[in-house]
Amino acid sequence: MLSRRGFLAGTLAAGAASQLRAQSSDEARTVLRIERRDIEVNGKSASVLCVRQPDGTPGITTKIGKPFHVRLENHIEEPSLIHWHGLTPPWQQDGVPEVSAPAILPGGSADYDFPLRIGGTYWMHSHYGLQEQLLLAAPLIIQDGSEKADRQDIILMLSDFSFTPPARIYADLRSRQPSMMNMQGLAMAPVKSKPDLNDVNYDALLANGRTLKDPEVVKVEKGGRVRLRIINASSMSAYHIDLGKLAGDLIAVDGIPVQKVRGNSFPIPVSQRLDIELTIPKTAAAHPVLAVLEGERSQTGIVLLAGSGRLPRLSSQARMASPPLTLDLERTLRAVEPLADRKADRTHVINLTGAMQGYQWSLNDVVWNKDVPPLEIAEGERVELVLTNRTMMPHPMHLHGHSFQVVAIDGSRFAGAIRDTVLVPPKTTVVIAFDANNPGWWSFHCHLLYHLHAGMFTTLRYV
Ligand SMILES: [Cu+2]
Repeated sequence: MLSRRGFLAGTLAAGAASQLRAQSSDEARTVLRIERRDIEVNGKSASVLCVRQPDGTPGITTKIGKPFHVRLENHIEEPSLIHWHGLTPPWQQDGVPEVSAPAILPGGSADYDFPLRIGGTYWMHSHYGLQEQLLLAAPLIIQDGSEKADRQDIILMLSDFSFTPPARIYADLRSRQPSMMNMQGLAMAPVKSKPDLNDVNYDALLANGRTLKDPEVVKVEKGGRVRLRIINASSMSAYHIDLGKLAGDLIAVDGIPVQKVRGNSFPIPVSQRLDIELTIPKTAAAHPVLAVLEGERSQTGIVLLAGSGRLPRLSSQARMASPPLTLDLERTLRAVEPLADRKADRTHVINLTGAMQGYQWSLNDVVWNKDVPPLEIAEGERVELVLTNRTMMPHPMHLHGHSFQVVAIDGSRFAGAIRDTVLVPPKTTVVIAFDANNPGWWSFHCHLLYHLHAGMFTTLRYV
């Protein structure tokens, strides 16, 4: 039995120790600040948002096995909240206002603590209102130990930029007369109908915050190896990555390894990531890595410069318009570590829907509001979601808190890529499967910002 003195001394010691622990854990905490900043686009200045460390580093690069130990501070004049896209935290730390946690008020902060068990290329972005359109996004890289000293890691983050305030863009979309092609494809789709690709006309497409008039130039070694970590942080724009004369090996999608696919052109829908390995030729040269907007000629990109190669003049317009994105690549992707073979315990059919009037995007014809009941699932189940696009626009569908496997496209089953966002083109059915192994209240939605904002969003819940 402890004497009172011994007990007190023990309590004090424990108190001091826990205080010390708290101090040292605060020291180890990475601070991220949501801040306003000015950028220049096409010679004009614009006030946008960002999430960066006190030394100006955008986002975070960390290591697998280290805890995600972050204090997020809100230094802007409105509430905000950041979603850790592709990570699988406890649901209360997922960063979706009204679902996982309240938004952080101006001047406030929130702490995040969870283990990082999977490496890869992820990102972070605001899930509050339309802030993502103001570039409130940043890379979130988790090194998994496969990084090699002789291989250079290069991040390429894509964004779409408009001088028009996002609320105005949204109001214009809602008041626009729907075209015959738009929205409700099924009822009226003539045989030759084309998908409807780009709702918003942007003033610029950015790669690491810059246009091709003044692109980022990254020095690379002649004959060296490079790993491109490409993040499509755009609000509404999908691209074809064009490696020009270089051939690359696609080694991971949405952070998760796939069996290598060699190529020089790869599609990237909104919010997806591509990890591509390149070998730089041994001669001095400049190698542009371009991203061409789906269905258009507009492009952006960076330049890899080997030796004293001359910088080429790059046009912000490709020679030819690019085609719509397809699932041709998706069909060929195979996860390095697929899900265990298992029958679904539960299947939810989710139609991607839209109404003719007023830019109403929905799931199963339900426009999201807080009273919409969550989709039911139970812990331990293998769940399949059958996603059928009944509209004339492609929708990149994103599940929070879990990685899923693409297991069927239009009735053909296969053990496809494991990822967190899948593109569902018009008139297409994609089935995704995941194990319900992270209980909580999770979001599932279209990642096109204005579709999400209009209500193409629902939740799954098992707590
Ligand atoms: Cu959508």
